[in-house]
Amino acid sequence: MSLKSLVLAGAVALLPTLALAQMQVDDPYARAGSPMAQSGAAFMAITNATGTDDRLVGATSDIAERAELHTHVQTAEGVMQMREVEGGIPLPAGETVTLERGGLHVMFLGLTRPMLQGETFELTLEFETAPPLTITVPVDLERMPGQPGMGMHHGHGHGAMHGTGG
Ligand SMILES: [Cu+2]
Repeated sequence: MSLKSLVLAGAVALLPTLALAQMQVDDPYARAGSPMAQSGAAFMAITNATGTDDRLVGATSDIAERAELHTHVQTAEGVMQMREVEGGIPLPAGETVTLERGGLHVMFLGLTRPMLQGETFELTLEFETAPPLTITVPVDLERMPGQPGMGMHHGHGHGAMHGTGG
């Protein structure tokens, strides 16, 4: 391969990291209850930078026979239960929707292999309007709920901007 084509290949590889008008997924991770678990879940922050309201309507991965979009709801008895999200997860234009422990998540049913610490798998997110997006999800069994992952400390300051708007 010539130097020129190497440089070109590098430039192409960098393109997806530019903040183009597209869906952007930050800090994905997945976990299962144990190496023997038959199900697991993935969490992430999805930013809809497409300029168009959209919905996350499905997900597929070879880690499991089936992937569903779940949320937690509180029953009349005060018990938190997981439930499939009817009609998908709304992704308003310009906003970030966080899938997190105790809330929205991608549920994996019928794991085809154990979720082991440090391993990764591919997950394809399907949107109502935007093209499908395949991301690499690391398994992180040690993450505590609400704890940000490595690489989330760049200080974008999104959090500080909430709560004062009219
Ligand atoms: Cu679930």
